[in-house]
Amino acid sequence: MSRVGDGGSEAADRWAMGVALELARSCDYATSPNPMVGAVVVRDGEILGRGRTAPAGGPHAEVTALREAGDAARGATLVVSLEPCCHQGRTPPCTEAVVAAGISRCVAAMLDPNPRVSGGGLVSLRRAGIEVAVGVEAEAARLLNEQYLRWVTAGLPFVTAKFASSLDGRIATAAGESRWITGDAARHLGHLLRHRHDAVLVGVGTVLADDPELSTRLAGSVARQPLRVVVDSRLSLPPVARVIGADGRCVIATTSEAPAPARRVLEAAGARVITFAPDADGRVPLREVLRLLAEEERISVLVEGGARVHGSVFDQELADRVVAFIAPRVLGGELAPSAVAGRGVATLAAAAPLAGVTVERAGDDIVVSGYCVRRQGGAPPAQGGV
Ligand code: AOF
Ligand code: ZN
Repeated sequence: MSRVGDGGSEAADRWAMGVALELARSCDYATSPNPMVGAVVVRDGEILGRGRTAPAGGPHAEVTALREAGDAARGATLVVSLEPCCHQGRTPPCTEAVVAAGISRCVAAMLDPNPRVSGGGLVSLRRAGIEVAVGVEAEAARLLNEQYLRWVTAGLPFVTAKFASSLDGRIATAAGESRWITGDAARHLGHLLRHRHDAVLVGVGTVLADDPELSTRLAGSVARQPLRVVVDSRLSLPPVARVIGADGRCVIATTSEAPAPARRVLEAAGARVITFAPDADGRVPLREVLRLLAEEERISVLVEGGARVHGSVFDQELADRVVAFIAPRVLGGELAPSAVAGRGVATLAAAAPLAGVTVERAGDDIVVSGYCVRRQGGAPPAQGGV
């Protein structure tokens, strides 16, 4: 298998991959649980066909690009932001379409770590006599599909822990007032984050305090509405809570210690109640909740707090990324809750700094984001930003 630079000119490959990545980006999270992929058919610097992944069940990027190129694809180069698949999923293998179209060279940004593909796509193209290169703009491709990559390799969703705090790390006053610590621009980014995740997860305390809808509200664009997950070990959520909604897309994760009548009331109100054996602290075992969501093809979860849920997420090293919205104001107060409770780290050395940290402004607020470095394993090396 050839690397970057073999075959076509490196600059031409990078240019075409830039176009493919733009197409991939334009999927705007609509493809979940499939990765967002872009593909172009090129010859002599001319683009003959373009494609991007359709929502799950629809054609993959390569198939659309090849279709658009038609007969002109014969002898041309296919540049694609992920290795073409070689398996029958909801759709047939892309490799067959690539071979049938008469493509003579294929450039992929990265391999597809899906165990059903995992290099096999490029091997079958090569066996069919197609020249293959991999690694062009690999980092950008990886960053774009960080959610899919975590899900397909770990069997867990990509978890973003998000909170909005004051400069001194408080998420509410001592009296519990929290609306709003940050301004409009930061809250708009919060909705953008919801749009970019398959599920939003909160603790029941947050629901009892704020009665949030947990919907995505983005003016002037089609917003994705994530599944709403409430962690509630004793089922203290009232059936009138707005989070339950009328769309049947609210899940309440509870324990076998919760009273059965409360469960019936919540189910009658339209929620799906899922029971887990309590963990050693009598709480809902978050890792198992995440595993179940992953099995149901939710590739990403935005955890919005409160402090106890964030505490469990960090204590159990479940977060992949942190996005902190920080308002330049000081609340103070010993009893004012901070963003993350739980046990916390035993030593400073155990709290590794985030990797790939970005700092942005949102109105008067500051947005700090970065990737969690797990104590037993590497972090995805990437540069994000909201
Ligand atoms: C590609 N091109 O555009 C995408 C790929 O169920 P299916 O048939 O849609 O297959 C889903 C799998 O295909 C997905 O898990 C991933 O391995 C790959 N995604 N592959 O060749 C694409 N989106
Ligand atoms: Zn495919």
